[in-house]
Amino acid sequence: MIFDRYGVTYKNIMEKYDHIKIEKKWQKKWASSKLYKSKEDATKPKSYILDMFPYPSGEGLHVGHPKGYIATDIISRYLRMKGRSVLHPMGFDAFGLPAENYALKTKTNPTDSVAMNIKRFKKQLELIGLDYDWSREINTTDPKYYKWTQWIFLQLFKRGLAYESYEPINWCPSCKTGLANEDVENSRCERCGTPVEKKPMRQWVLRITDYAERLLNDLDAKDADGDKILDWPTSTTELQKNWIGRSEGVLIKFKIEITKIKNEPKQIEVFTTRPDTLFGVTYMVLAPDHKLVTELLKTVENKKEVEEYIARTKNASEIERTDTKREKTGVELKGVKAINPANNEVIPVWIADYVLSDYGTGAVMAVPAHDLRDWEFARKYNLPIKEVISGGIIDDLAYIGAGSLINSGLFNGMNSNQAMKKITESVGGKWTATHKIRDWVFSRQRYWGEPIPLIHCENCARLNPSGNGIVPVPEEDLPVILPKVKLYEPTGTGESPLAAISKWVNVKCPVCKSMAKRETNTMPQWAGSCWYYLRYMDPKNREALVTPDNEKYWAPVDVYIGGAEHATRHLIYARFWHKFLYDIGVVSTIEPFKKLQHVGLIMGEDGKKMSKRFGNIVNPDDIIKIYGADTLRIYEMFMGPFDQQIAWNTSSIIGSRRFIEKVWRLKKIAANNIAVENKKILTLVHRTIKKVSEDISDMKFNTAISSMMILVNELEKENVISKKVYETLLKLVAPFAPHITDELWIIFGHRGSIHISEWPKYDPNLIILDEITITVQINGKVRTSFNSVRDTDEEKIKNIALGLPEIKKWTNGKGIKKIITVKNKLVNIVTA
Ligand code: ANZ
Ligand code: ZN
Repeated sequence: MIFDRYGVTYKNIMEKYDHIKIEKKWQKKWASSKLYKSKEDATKPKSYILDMFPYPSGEGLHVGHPKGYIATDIISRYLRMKGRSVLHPMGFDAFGLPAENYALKTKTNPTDSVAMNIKRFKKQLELIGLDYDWSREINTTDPKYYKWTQWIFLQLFKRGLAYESYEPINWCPSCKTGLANEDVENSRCERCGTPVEKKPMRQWVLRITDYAERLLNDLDAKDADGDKILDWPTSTTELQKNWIGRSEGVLIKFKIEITKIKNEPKQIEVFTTRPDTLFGVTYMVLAPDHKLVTELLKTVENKKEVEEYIARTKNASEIERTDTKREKTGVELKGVKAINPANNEVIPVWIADYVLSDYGTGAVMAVPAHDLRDWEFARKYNLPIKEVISGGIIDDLAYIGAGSLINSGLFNGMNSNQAMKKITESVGGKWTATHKIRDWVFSRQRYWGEPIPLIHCENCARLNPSGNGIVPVPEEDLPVILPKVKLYEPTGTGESPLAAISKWVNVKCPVCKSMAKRETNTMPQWAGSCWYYLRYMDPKNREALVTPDNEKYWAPVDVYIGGAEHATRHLIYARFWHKFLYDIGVVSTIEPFKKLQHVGLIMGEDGKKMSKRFGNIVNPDDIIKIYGADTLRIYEMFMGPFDQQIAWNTSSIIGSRRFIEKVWRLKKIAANNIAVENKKILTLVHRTIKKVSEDISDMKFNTAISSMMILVNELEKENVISKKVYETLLKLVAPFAPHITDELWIIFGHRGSIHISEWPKYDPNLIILDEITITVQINGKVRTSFNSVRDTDEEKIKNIALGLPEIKKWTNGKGIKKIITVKNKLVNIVTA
């Protein structure tokens, strides 16, 4: 029984909206038809849309987690309809402390608990109707995957970028492992909140500082067309710049005199950003853990006092040591003097823990008149304060600004800038840059990580002492598989639990074939996520990390979405590995992630962070059961601007559900054969096409949805709308609510999925109907006018006005005090 006005069966038209039935049906169909399979299709432009992959926590998803996934889903569906070949993959970051701590807590082996958690995660994700190509799924704990993590480590090792060190590092006494600087927040372990200690221990370190300049400069790098390569939030690039912490200054050498020993010339080099203050140096300070201190200790007159001070300050963390509020302490090295190279003055040498051993040279020339820390220190210990920059010591505080030089011999009267160069030259100083970022402590004394693919061989060490007996596992023997064991609790001894598994530890040396031992430290949880985006391009490749063809096709990631908490750690580590892979020819782009967008958190209904602890978790499965995945998706994108934090509110979901139901009901008034389209409706449809397309590209999902809501409300007022208009609406809604739109698409007689139909184009002629004229004034006088689309963004309007030649003529050379706008009418530019 065909109802001919619609060209569809009457029964279907009258059917009620049953989200459970519809969503299940389409999820099954999409999977069985492999609708979302990504292909390296040379005839099409590509888009690579990526989520920061989750670690499969035992608690499963709450409604906050999928917010970013829904956004990438919308973008990738939109781009697919625009004719692009889309890569939108998903995987799991399952090594590391969170997974291991969960396993310890639940007394399951991490291998098993991770597998279980991944299964549950996937099930939850599938309920949301995301368009992932699951055939490309990766899991960082899969030996086929971490073979390549180990391979990259070997390449770093072979090029001297991974080295063994015995320096004191951050140690978490609760997690019983060493940590990288990035894993420490306010002196506490980022994972468990325990205060970290300094502990000397053997560790593997990656030379990320070698890449510091490139990591910094490439944040602003431009391509051949002069466009910025990275489209990242400024807040994130700023965080990275601060983390890398470039500081330009000068290295200056001071001669050292030791009373007890004659004829043994020594020098200490300092790093200073203020060489213009050299004449104001009244003492010198070494870090208590400076290399030279042990040596000087032999000759100092107050050895006991110095040793006591060193012992006392040994465990202070860097944060404590640099805390400006903490009282400064120190001890003079009696019998040791330094000579100021500028004026040959003999000055005392102190040790104090406000100087860090691993920044600059670990030694400072102290200028109490112009540096706050030195000021405080000099006041406490009655050291002389000599003013050399006029600007005035304000009451009882150092003057830290620039100024004109005094008490500086030949340089008197010069300004700071000039004096910096001249004084540096005169004492043979060397301009340099140091960075706050430290080399990356890369080993963990824990079980659940990638084994570091190295072997320690005593025989090789004897034969070739310079190599320390460290032998890389041959590439053809990778992966070094993490043995499945019963006991994996951290030992706390500085050794990983792997050290106790003698069957695994004892191996033949690949070089000399004598018995040797495997490295038992594992990699940190950040290792696997440093390069995973490359593996999605070619996930099954056994011969290479990624084939050049696939890499060239998909790279770089076009859109990358994830939490702002990754602004430094993951996003710096991954950029570092990427640049290294670029250097060895594995990748073809200098940066991995082109556009970056952070997700604003969804908070609990009580405004607190969603957590078991607060009992405010909302499970997406429950919401989907009651309202449907399409409603959940619309709601999460409609809550507010995407990057802003916002509280969940179950009662307002109903608004999103109503919108979906309206779309469903409109099918009843969609007819096949309308003679003349309603002009007003047509204009609105085309404006909506334009708005939704632009908003998806700009990640303004909430305003895209509100414009569709306006359209739907207008369509509802009509007695009849054309099938064409209705189908256009369905296409616009499709990326946001993929299930219901595919169902309606079929009801309206289509064969293939709406998700591979063509995205609608708007007709500019129809939109122009809504053009308005904006008058431009300068200081209240009308100078010109221009046409614009109604409701154009104020900023855009201002910029257009300022760019008009008639206006430039008037503003040229004058400062602009302010710009007043009246929406859709007027711009008034007030000049200074
Ligand atoms: C003399 C001086 C005079 C300094 C003056 C400052 C002001 P940033 O900008 O953070 O790089 N410094 C150098 N190495 C240090 C270390 N290992 N631990 C603690 N402080 C150190 O800071 C550079 C300045 O910090 C350097 O310039 C040095 O003090 C100090 F009026 O040298 B200055
Ligand atoms: Zn050997």
